[in-house]
Amino acid sequence: MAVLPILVAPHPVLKQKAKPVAAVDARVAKLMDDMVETMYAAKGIGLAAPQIGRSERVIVVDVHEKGETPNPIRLANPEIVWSSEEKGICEEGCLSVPEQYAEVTRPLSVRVRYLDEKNEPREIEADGMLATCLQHEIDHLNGVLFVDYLSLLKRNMILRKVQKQQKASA
Ligand code: GNR
Ligand code: NI
Repeated sequence: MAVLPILVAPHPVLKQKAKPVAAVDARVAKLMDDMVETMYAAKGIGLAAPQIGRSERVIVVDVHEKGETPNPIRLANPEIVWSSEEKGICEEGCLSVPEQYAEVTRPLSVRVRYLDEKNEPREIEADGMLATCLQHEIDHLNGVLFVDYLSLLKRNMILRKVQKQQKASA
């Protein structure tokens, strides 16, 4: 397994629509493993393949609490097949928009269809943080960042801060 560098906005790969995988073979399973390791190293609760420069429809999530057993979920070609009418507000952050946080409104519960690490079709129904995280990661596969839900003013403020921080640390 390998810890890979995470791309920061406004990298063009983050704006692209990622391509479906034909199947979860050994290559995709390895990508999933590397993404899990990279997510843990970055202390994130999710990661999408475009964030490591791979424009493929693969995400990993793990919303386990401190002190609980890790519970990584690997998903290829994830699709939201149902989302609740009921919405909720969550403070979101993103490893590709480092150290910036903002409230985003999304459906509280979702049902997601995907291929697991063994290429088996599965569905998961999620609420709470897992539902938010799955929607955030699937957005990445469509070139969407959480800042895209904010006003132009707030979005630009955040993206400018990120660029300034990147230049200072480059
Ligand atoms: O680590 C992460 N935390 C987080 C918090 C609230 C809503 C979504 C997230 S996902 C984020 C990791 C990340 O950037 N995944 O793409
Ligand atoms: Ni993100």
